[in-house]
Amino acid sequence: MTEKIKLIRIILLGNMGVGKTSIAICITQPATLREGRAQRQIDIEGKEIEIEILDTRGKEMVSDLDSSYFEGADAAMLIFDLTTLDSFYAIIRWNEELKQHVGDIPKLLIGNKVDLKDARKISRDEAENLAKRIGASYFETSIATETLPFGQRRVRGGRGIFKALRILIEQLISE
Ligand SMILES: Nc1nc2c(ncn2[C@@H]2O[C@H](COP(=O)(O)OP(=O)(O)O)[C@@H](O)[C@H]2O)c(=O)[nH]1
Ligand SMILES: [Mg+2]
Repeated sequence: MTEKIKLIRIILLGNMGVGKTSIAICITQPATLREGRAQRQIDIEGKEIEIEILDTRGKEMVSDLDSSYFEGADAAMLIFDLTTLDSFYAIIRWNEELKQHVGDIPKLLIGNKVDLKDARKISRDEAENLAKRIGASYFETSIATETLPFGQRRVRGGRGIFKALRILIEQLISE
């Protein structure tokens, strides 16, 4: 018997270009993002969990996001690009913003684009230190996208992201 749990809402935060939309699509496809949100069910420990992912939809300046984005958030993914220092430093700001709006909720720090080894600017140690400072678990991910005609994008797969998601959800449902 699977036990039904309420909807878990996870918000994505991070600078422009770090891969938020790619991650949102990867987690929720084949559902499509509508107005920056999409839902899917996943099975964890025999429980059917309904999750909703919220993407900032291009509102990537901290000041652009209004409090409605944070409403009802159960957890957050703070995402940076391992090849862009600015996106790593910005995590402190994103975390402050998150705390201001929703207080302390379970969160992950995600270093995305781990496939771009030669362009990498942040070590695992540095990232893990930051994660500790902000009280998050740290994961490295890579999202493979494919460019279709007319500038469309399709996500072909993700490395690391489902493990991260699973651990976040386990943390939430064990509370
Ligand atoms: N090499 C690589 N490129 C990625 C990865 N994730 C996203 N991208 C690319 O980075 C760019 C920005 O991604 P996007 O999801 O639009 O970022 P957003 O602005 O945070 O929503 C796009 O060209 C993506 O295809 C990744 O893990 N590795
Ligand atoms: Mg985006």
